[in-house]
Amino acid sequence: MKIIQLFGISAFASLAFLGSCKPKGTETAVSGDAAEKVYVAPGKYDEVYNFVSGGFNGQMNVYGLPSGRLLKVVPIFSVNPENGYGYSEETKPMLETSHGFIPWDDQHHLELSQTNGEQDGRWIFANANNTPRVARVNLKTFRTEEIIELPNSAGNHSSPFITENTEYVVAGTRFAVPTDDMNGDVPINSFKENFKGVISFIGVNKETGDMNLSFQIEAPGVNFDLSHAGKGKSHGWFFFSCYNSEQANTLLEVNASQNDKDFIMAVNWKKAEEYLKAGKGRKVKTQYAHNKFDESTQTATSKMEQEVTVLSAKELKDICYFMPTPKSPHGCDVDPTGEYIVGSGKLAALIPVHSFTKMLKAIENKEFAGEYDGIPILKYESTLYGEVQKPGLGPLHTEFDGKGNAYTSFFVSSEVVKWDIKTLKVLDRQPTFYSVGHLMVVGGDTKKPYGKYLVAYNKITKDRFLPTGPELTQSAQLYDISGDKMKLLLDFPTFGEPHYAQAVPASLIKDNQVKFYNIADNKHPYATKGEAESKVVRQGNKVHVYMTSIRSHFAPDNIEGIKVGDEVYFHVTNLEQDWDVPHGFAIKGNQNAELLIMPGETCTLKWVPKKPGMWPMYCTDFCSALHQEMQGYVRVSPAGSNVPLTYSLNNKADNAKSPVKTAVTK
Ligand SMILES: [Cu+2]
Repeated sequence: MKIIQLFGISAFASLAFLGSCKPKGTETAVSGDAAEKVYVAPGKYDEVYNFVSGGFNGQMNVYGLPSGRLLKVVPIFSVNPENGYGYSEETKPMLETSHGFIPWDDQHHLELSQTNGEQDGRWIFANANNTPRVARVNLKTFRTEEIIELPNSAGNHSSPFITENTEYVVAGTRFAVPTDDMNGDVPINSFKENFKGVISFIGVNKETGDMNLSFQIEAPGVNFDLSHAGKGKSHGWFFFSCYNSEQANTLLEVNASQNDKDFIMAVNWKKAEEYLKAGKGRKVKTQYAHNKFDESTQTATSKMEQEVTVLSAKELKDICYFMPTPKSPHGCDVDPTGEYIVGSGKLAALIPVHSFTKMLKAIENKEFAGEYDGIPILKYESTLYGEVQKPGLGPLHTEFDGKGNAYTSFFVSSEVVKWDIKTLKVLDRQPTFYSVGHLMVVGGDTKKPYGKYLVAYNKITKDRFLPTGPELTQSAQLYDISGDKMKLLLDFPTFGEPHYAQAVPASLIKDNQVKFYNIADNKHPYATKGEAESKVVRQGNKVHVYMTSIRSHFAPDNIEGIKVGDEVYFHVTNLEQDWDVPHGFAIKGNQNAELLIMPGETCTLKWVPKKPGMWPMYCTDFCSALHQEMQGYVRVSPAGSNVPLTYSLNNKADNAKSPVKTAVTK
């Protein structure tokens, strides 16, 4: 209760108030050579890719460091009109769920794939917090390739953290909920009886990256917040912070802040695998969408899965253990050696560091302080390596530099604090501007951090950037951590709301890029591989336009005989075979977005004209000096009209022979 008394009646009201305090020395925080350290000369590349979660915009933002330049916004869980993601017929299935098509989510955390605990630059995984899902983005194309929904879950927050060979992506439910095979239509105050905290283990195929929901573990109804895998000596274990061990269901800011300690749950997933093989799981009937983008057809498909295997932590006594951790722990971070597990209690005035070795001994010697809903609680003293004393106020997250140092963000006291993992002594503290949430060291949650840079992702940026109405931009702050003391180098605004981020040396990614899709390998069923093959085909009220684009025209570029009541599908194949020559496609009045078609790719835009008229279409992506000439017309006649369906190619040789062609009717 100490912290509650210190801050007043409502801990969170006080956090918000303190969070808006302005630290001293904001103008003088940057030293003379900072500009030089972040300056990347024209024509030069940045040293590091920084992948930053987009929060409530549902996307992922890619920055270069140290410059802080925004390179790309990759849509994952939200439709993106910029490139037609979620609007084109090919990508709509990516956003299917058991609730139907959902055009948005809240994207919180990112995790790069690893081999032997080191970044391998192949994929990045992302979580959807609202309608629980995990996505995989291919870093050769910077495209979302797969999304899997998570049953028995709500508020997929402690996700998508991975094991050291990307065997699993793991996700814990933030909201305890009744499982899908129970009747969820129960009184909310039956929480203790009916609500469960479920964690998911998503298997990842080593070669393809394909995901599948391998199993889930049903744990007591607490709120899982964050997690990290064990590594090295603790490989085979996973650690989850949880709050609300009070199992409150109302006014959590007070009622879930009563206990002096909540827990970090240690999960022996190798043991869970054994139980799974031995058939100890219960098959739960449920529904969850599994969506995959196939690069050869450039088309996504959505499949509804029907079942998941759930292991009960209560029945299988030795897969889960609770380590008491003060107080409402948020971050749950494992150091590069795998020995130290750091819990950051939002309301704690210290940082507890658990020892993996001590934890194993405590389990062996049964040093239990009791049980929590059937799960053994280990004694705090038995697992504790030590506590960092007086580190700051409101610790949230910790990352590591691989040189024996840890860096923790403090929301309330608005600072990053560097401390020594072995001695637990505070070595340095630097203010952030202002309220830091997540922080990230390059490779900082792997076995081999790259170090050098730390970025703090901050809320509340009054006085930092030009104001933009009632809402100000959020900010990232770059620190040089190569010396004994951290040095602030740069502020840069972020897009959406940044939560967790990842960064990786550019060399692991930049040379593996797909530059264009080979047109000969295009297996899209509506691909048009040459201008002479372009055509228009009517099947009842459906009209398929097999269209090509190449600098600087479409073929066909004029179509007549479309009628009100028709559904028109423009299947546009970009015939270019060169890097960075996308073409766009848009048509007036379409209740949709544009297409942005990569070289060698086919994309489809659905258009249902509502009234007769002349409807221009054009290329939206400036592609050549004659880009403005890249246009055409579609004539729409009333329903029942007898205007024949014809089209013209904009190809000189072909036009000379027969300028207007008659469509095929099937
Ligand atoms: Cu163009």
